[in-house]
This record gives sequence, structure tokens and C-alpha cells, in this order.
Amino acid sequence: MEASWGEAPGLKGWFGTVDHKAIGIRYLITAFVFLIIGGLEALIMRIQLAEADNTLLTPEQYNQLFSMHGVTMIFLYALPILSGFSNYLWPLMLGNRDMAFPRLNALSYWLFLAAGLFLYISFPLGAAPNSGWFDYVPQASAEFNPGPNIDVYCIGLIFLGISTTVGSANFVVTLLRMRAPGMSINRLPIIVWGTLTGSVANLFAVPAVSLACVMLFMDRNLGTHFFEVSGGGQPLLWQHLFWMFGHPWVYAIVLPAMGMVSDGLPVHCRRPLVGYTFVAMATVATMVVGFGVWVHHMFATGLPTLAMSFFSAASFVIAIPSAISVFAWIATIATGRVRITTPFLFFASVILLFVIGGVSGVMTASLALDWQLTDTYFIVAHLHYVLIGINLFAVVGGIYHWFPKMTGRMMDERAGKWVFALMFTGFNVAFLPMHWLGMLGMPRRVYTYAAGMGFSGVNMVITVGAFLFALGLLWFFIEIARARISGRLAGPNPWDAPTLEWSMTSPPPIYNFAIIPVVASRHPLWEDRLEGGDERSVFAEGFLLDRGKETLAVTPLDGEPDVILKMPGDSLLPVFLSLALFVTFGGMLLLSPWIGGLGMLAVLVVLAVWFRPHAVTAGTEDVRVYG
Ligand code: HEM
Ligand SMILES: [Cu+2]
Repeated sequence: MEASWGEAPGLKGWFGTVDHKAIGIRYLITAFVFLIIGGLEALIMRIQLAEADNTLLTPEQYNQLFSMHGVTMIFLYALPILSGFSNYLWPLMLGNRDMAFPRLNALSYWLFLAAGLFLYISFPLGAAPNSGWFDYVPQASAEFNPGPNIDVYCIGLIFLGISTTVGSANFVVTLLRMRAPGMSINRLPIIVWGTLTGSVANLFAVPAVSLACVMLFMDRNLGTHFFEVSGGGQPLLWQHLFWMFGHPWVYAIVLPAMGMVSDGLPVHCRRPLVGYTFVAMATVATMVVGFGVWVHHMFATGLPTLAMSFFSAASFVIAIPSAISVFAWIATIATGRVRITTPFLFFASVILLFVIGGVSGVMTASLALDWQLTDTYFIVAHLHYVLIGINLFAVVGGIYHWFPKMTGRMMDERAGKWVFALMFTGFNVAFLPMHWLGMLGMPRRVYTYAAGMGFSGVNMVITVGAFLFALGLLWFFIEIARARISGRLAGPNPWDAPTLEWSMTSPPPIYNFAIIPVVASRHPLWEDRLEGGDERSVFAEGFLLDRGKETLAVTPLDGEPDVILKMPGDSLLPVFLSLALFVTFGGMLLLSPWIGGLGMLAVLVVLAVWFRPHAVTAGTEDVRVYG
């Protein structure tokens, strides 16, 4: 097993690995690096805004900072970090040896890295995107924004969209086929529901923004008029296309994080999640309704009021499925035997922050209130409560929870509580007062404000809070490093958790499961102590599959054993394809047919090698069952 699943030695193994665990950890590290970069950008902005009439930054520098901060956090941190968790955890939780398409998995990582670098190379040159993360025209059109900044944005998002698309397709197929026998859909961990829902949504949503970016690039460079009034175009079309993508995307970056809470929190309450079926269904329902609310980002654009009221209503309705999760979590805590661990504190704080962010969201679903609050700091407060509250706090809790599995070592619990206290206090000191600033009328995306407008003292408090929060995060990263080197050994299941990933050593062997388990319930490791059902999951006997790099595929709905898959080994093709695309898109940015053509040629060559006909292995082979 070790021989067929282990990585090739040296550079080829490092660049070529297709192991979902290695890829997952790379996703996590890279996304955290982007979080740090985006965080530093935020702190610079907060220094500028701490007092009135500050001159640290020019308006143009401020524009680039908040745009890159938003782009970084939304696109390069918030989704990739969750892809990291899901990549790492899915096969372990589902009871299989890898994702459905391991090379595609590596490709989605390398494309993400390449697109992130692409977006960032422009930053030191002073040509970073500067029209906000949603890049509205006409501000983003060539007429008002002639530099390369917006072209970087357009191409960068198209580039990243390829990564998201292949990653999402991989998750969907993995869920349908790569499970242990018996892992029927009513036994899936909620994080799997979250990532599955997000992935399906992304497959529908990402094309809208990629298309919009192609159209804007053409408007800017090839003389088309999709968004230009003078040529018969429609600036609002950008907003529609962007938010048809953008709103589902914000759910894609919170639903898997909510799934982490739904799976992690009950472990520390020592009981199963209350209302599993409702929570799973609510996850899906949120996304379905989430495709029908995009116009709530456009209430102030003068669309017909009757049309807008439908979107307003849908935005109110979406509070219902979100509230289901909240009630399920509260009930789980109330009826459980709680252990106050660091992951518990982070997961439980998600509930409170989610309620605050959710309520401010429902408030702006009302047309009348939104007209007052849109483009003020109220919105900045709202979006950070949702994004930091549901995504970042769940992620930090998730690291505390799953770090022992990933590394075999525990993070320090005592320091963890201080990290939590610092982050929680800092966060609320920084972002709660923004609600008041917004109601006082301070607009978002302004690089300064005059003394005497009544904004001064509050802004100083906010900046202090932001630094406290950043300090907490810094401490968290130090704790990771410390635990990695000298943390207490964890053993297979330090939290006494019920799901499959805790059934093996920490860190898991490269092939995950020596024998593919047969799953009989939703909580395979708690079967002896939960009432009802005398079925038992089986770990010691089952499919062995040790003739080369093999694993099992099951039928989509019931999880019955179906076929044996031969899995691909390490491959450098994903890295090469990402490089070739980098050159292609670089050529596009420089409007150079030569560089672009060269890149295209390289893409074709790599694809030809990737899809070259393989020797077909012998048709049937007898399945060996162990036990
Ligand atoms: C240390 C923590 C953070 C601080 C101090 C911070 C601060 C800020 C500031 C000052 C702005 C610009 C406000 C304006 O001028 O309109 C901003 C915007 C924004 N932030 Fe953060 N932020 C932090 C973390 C995050 C995280 C973790 C996310 C997402 C996961 C995020 C997402 C955004 C978005 C989407 C915008 C809007 C950008 C735009 O207007 O285009 N932030 N933040
Ligand atoms: Cu929305």
C-alpha cells in the first residue's frame, strides 16, 4: 500500500503530489497567507482612518487597498480556506482513499495559486484593481479607469474561475461516487452538505462573473459596448451579472463553514447534532433561495419598486433556513454536556456573531432601510459580521478541532482561550461601532473625513479594536507553529468524536483506510453508546484493494459498492498547465499576441499529454475481501 500510494521522492513528488491531504493543507496554508496579506491591507486602512484629515494614504492608494483587501478576502481567502478543509476532510469523512479526480484536484490548487499571484503582481507596480471587489462600471470602464488595473481584475477572476470550476466539479463527483459502502446521503456530515451545496452553486454562478469579465475586458480593449450607454450598452447589466454570481458566492463561503460548526460543535457538547435532517435541508434551501435574491444589492439603482419588492421578500425568507441552523446549534448546546474547549468557544461564538450579522442583513432586506444605509459603514459592519463571524471564527475553531488529526499534535488549550478572548473582544470593538457610524452617515470607501463630522472618536476605537483582533490572529498563527513543533501527542481521537476521520491514526496514513470500512450509521464511532439501532459499522473487514493504487466507487444514492477505480499517480501536468495558463493570461493582459499564443500552444501541448490514450488495463479482476 505504502509503495503504491506514497509520493515520488524529491521535487517531482513535491510539485506532483495528488494526495488530497497534501493538497488540502496547501490550500489552508496559502489561504492563510492571503488572509495575512489582506489583513495587513486592512490595518493600513485603519491607520489612515483612525483620525480625521489623515494624509498617510492618497485617495488612489486607498482605492487599491480596499479593492485588493476585498478581492483577497473574498476570493483568495474565504473560499480557498474552506476548500482546504473539505479537500482534507472529505475522503476521510466519507470513508474513501481520495477525491474522484486527484489530478484535477491538484490542478485546482495550482490554478488558485497562479491566479492569486497574477492578481498580486500588479500591486507593487501600483496598478492593482481599484474599483472595489465588485468592480462596478462605469467607474471600471476604460473611460474613467484607463490603466491596467481593471484588466488585472477581469483576467484574474476569469483565471480563478477555472480553478473554482474544476474544484467544484471534483467535489460533486466525489460526493456521488467516492464514499464507503453504506455512507448513504442521510449519513453525510453537514460540512459535506455545505461544500456540496456551495460547489453545485458555484458551477452555476461562476459562469456569470466570468462572462461579465470577458465582456468588460472586450469593452475596455476591443471597442465593444456591452456596458457603455453611448454605444447602446447597459451599465446595470454588470451589476446583474456580478450579483447573480456574487450572492450565491457569499453562501458558498459560509455554508461549508456552518457545516464545520454543525459537525464540530456537537462533539464538544457530547451529543449528536439536534435536527440533522432540518439542518441538511436548510443548507440546500438557503442556496436555492440564494439564487433569487441578487437584486438586494441593487436596491438603490432605480429599478421598478414592484420588481424590487419580490427580491426584498425573498431576502426576508432566506432568514428562515439560516435560523434553522442557529436553533439547532443552540438546542445542541442546551441539551448537551458541554466541554468548554477552545473549539467550542469559537464554534459557539459563531452563533452570536451570525445572529448579529443576520439581523443587520435582514434589516437591509427592507427597501426603505436599505436606501438609508446602503454604501455606509453599516454595510461594512454587516459584511464583516457575516464573513468574519461565520467564516473566520468557524475556520479558527475548525483548525483547533482538526489540527490534531492533520498533524498528530494538540494545540495548547490554555493559550487557545486567550487567543479566543483577544479575537472576540477585538472583533466586536472594531466592528460593532461601525453600525453607529453608518447610521450617523459615514459613507464606506472614503479615504478620509473632516474633523467635526462627528466620526472621529469612534474611528479611533475601531482602529484599536482592529489591532487587538489582528494581535489575536497573530497569536493564533504562533500557536499553530508552537503546536506543530512541540504540541502534546493527540492519538487517533482526542475529542472522542463520532465520525470516520477519527477512526485512524493522526496524521492519517497516505492511503487513509487500509480496508475500506462499511458504514452503518451517522455516528460510526458512537454506535455503542447511542440508543436505538443495533447495526454496527465494520472497520476490520471489507474491501482490501491492494493491487496497485486502487479504491472503491459506490452507487450515487445508496452507497452500494459499484466499481474498483485505478487512481492516477503523482503528476506534474497540473503545475505545467497552471504555468501555461499564467503565460496565456499574462499575454492577454499585455495585449501581446505572441506571449498569449505561446501560452495557448503550451496549454494545448499539456492537455494533449494529459488526455493521451492510456493503455487499458485488463477488464475484470476479482475483488479481494479481507476478513
Ligand atoms: C483584521 C480584520 C479586518 C479589518 C480591520 C477590516 C477592515 C476593513 C476596512 C477598513 C474596509 C474598507 C471600508 C471602506 O472604506 O469602505 C474593509 C472592507 C471590506 N472587507 Fe474587511 N477587514 C478585516 C477582515 C476582513 C475579512 C476576514 C473579510 C472577508 C472574509 C473582509 C471582507 C471585506 C470586504 C468584502 C470589504 C469591502 C471591500 C470593498 O468595498 O470593495 N474583511 N475591511
Ligand atoms: Cu446578497
